[in-house]
Amino acid sequence: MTTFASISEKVLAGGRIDEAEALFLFQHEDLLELGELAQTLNERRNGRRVFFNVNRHINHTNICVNRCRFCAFSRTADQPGAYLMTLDEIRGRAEEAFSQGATEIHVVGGLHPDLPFEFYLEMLRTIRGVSPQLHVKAFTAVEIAYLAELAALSIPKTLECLIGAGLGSLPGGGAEIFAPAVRNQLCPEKISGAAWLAIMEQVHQAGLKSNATMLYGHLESAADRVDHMRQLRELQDRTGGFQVFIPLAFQPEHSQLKIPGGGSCGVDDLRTLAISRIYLDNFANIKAYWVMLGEKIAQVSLAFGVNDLDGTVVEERIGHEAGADTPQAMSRDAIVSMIKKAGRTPVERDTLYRELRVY
Ligand code: V47
Ligand code: SF4
Repeated sequence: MTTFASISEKVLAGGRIDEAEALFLFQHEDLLELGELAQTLNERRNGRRVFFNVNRHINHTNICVNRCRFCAFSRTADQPGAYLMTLDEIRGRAEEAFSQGATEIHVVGGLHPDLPFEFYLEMLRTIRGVSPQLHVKAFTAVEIAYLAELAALSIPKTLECLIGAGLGSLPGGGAEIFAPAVRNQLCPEKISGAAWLAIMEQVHQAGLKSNATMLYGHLESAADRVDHMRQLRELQDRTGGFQVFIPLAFQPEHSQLKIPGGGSCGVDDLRTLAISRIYLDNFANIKAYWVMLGEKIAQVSLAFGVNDLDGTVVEERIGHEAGADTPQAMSRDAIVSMIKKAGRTPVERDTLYRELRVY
């Protein structure tokens, strides 16, 4: 019979839990027991060190051909608030970020109906032109699929062009939840979960690292979350190309998707992060994205298996359009202080998880 003790014994001996056991953990009421197990596993791997980076998000456009029901960010071109940044504006943001010590520019945007493939190549060249030291983490697997179609090229060829223009790695967005029944309700126009995974496999084969996310706290069940993590764990077994897992807490405001009770809660956030650490034994890093979680839950999650707090971010639109009440940016000092007050050691990293400075 599965008990918390049997699961605990198994993972502490280096074993791997299966889906039924992960589901059992989602139903396990004792949050602190879960947190302690996740923390022990994290500390075996990462000690008391917590990563963060100095980065800036650039959401170059919110004009998108898709209408994902959870997304409060996207607009049609003629809707109020629709925007497209010019390359000069993008350069300006990258220059500002670089002068403030950023090592990474994170670029994600809507699927714009009219931009040519060349715009995306030029955007990468523009950012890299600010400094070759800036790593460009850009385009979700969903955008890569769209760009390949736009360029009429295969995925590997599209990636080759983007890498040639300066693409350094991929963020983990667009994964949402893989289970088709829920995905079809959330984002019927978006590529399938299977397609997202197939693109990531090709990204890893092309030699790039990527991140992986899961959008939770909407229509999905605990079994859907486990199914999502299972597929990520299987791909990671094959490629080893994922750097980090980032559960994204659904922000319900201004979204078409109406959830009774509205989104996740603190207990669910901590439980989900802890189970990610326990189940995803082949992911070195579990990230608490403070923008969606709030700074306080993100800080507490450092005792629930989390070892990465994302970055300074600076100008985030996707979560904030959907009602996230966190600030637009956190300074390096604020992140360092938050980690120290949690009794951990802040480590500034670069995008590829190389250590830059210990505080
Ligand atoms: O794919 C959209 C999500 C993602 C909402 O890789 C929402 O380091 C919550 O992927 N509530 C984009 N989430 C952001 C993303 C990301 C963020 C930070 C770091 C990294 C990384 C990746 O945002 C989308 C979608 O899953 N999203 N709307 C919403 N209302
Ligand atoms: Fe477009 Fe992405 Fe928003 Fe979906 S989540 S509508 S693909 S910007």
